[in-house]
Formats: sequence, C-alpha cells, structure tokens
Amino acid sequence: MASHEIVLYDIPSRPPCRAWSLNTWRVRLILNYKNIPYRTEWLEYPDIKPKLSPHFPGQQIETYTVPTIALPDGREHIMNSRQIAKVLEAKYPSPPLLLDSPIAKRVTGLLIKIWDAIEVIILTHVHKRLLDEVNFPFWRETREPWLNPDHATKDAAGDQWKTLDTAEAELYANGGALLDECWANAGPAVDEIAQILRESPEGPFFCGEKVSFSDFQWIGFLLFIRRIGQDQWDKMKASAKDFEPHEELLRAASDWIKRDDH
Ligand SMILES: N[C@@H](CCC(=O)N[C@@H](CS)C(=O)NCC(=O)O)C(=O)O
Repeated sequence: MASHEIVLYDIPSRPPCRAWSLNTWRVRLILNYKNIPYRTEWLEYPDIKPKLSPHFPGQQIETYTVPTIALPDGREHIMNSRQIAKVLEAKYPSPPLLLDSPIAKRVTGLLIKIWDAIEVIILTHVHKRLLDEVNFPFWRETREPWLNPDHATKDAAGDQWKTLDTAEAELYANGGALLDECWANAGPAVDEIAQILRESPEGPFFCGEKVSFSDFQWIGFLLFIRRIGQDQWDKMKASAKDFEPHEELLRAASDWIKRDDH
C-alpha cells in the first residue's frame, strides 16, 4: 500500500525499545528536525541483510547497514547516513541542513579518533547493555575480529584469539585502569570538538546558528555514549577539560532528540 511516510530502518534496543545507534540517530535527527512524516521499522542485526538485500538488486554490497530508508513510494531504498542526508535535503529543503561545511572533515576525523580510542569499550558494552540476546551470536561473530590484529579470523589467530569476554575483563581489571586509559586517550579529541563549537560564538552549532550534518554526527555519538550508561557518560565528561559546549549542543537539539521510539 502506498504511504506518505518514509520508513526508517533502525536497530531496536532491548525493552523498552528506544533508538541507540550513533549511525541511525543521524538520520532520525534529520527526520525529526525537518518534521518529515516517518515510521520506524526495527531490525535486529541478523535481519538487516535478509530484509534489505532484495531492495538493492544487482548491487555489490559487502555489508548491509542501517540507517536505510524507504522513500514514501516504497520502491526506492537508500542506505548510508550521508547519502540519505543528501536525498532528504533535496526532497525536503526546509528547514535547511548544511551538508558540507568547512569544519565537516575536522569533525569526522576527530570522531574517528575518539572511536578508535574507545572502540574496545563500545564492542564490549553494546551487546551487554543495549541489544536483545537474539543478536549475541551475530555480535560475537562479527565484532570479535575487530578486537584482533588486522581483524584476523579466529582460525588465523589460533591461541592468540581475543574474545569479547577477555577484552571486557581486561578493561575492568585493576579497578578499570584500561577503561580509564581508553577514555583518557579520547579526551583531547573531545576537547578539540568543543573548541570547534566554541569557534562559532553566534550559535550552539558547529556553524553558528546553521544546523549541519556534522551536528547530527556528533549529537548521535553523544546520545550513543549516554545510552550505553551513566558510568561511561561520566567517564567521557571526566576525560574532557571543557564539556559545556557539548551539553549546550544537546540542549539546542532537545526537540529533535525526543522522538526515539517509533
Ligand atoms: N557509514 C554508515 C555506517 C552504518 C553502520 O555501520 N551501521 C551499523 C549499525 S550501527 C550496521 O548496520 N551494521 C550492520 C552489520 O554490522 O552487519 C552510515 O553512516 O550509514
């Protein structure tokens, strides 16, 4: 049946189901900001490929990912948050979203730095705290290689194979020394992002009063860490010298953050 709504494919959390993924938040924030009619279709990780692959016939896609959206005609599907942002901006230009800005590359680079510093925290906490158990085998199978040098396979790594459980135990050994070290390594990049926010005195966003895709990238990340747990949110705050610009950004975006469960 034809619908006037966009479908946003997102990954559910365990009950009560609310959005959590930094990647899907980027698109959800755009939809909320532009007040575009949409509904959410929740897909557990193992269901992403079977559900989405029929909609991308003939395309060589290594990993099917969300966010993906279906446009209101139901025929056209778009994957990847940046690509989705471009299409939404073209079809729903008001209110405007700045797709590229002078600071965009800097913000993306800093986000990658932060991700790299705390990747082991993310990999060991997402399934334990956010995902339904139905995802656990998928998460282990796809994420354990990320913990191993060169994303080695289990067979290639042999005795050296590191599991999620071992990595988690290492993080929390000695009073959580390694976990604190990861956050300490992330801190300078978190502060650099704060500095970019402070460079635009006329507004809470990266580009002053103008809302850009970079804002939604960063807000998505902040919401993701806060959702993993108060303990990690506090550690992130403690890792930074200047957290106020991030809090101010979240306050400025509060209307677009509210809708997170449908
Ligand atoms: N660059 C992509 C990244 C999307 C992405 O990695 N999404 C994850 C969920 S947070 C995913 O769907 N992973 C599927 C998998 O690992 O099989 C975007 O921004 O859309």
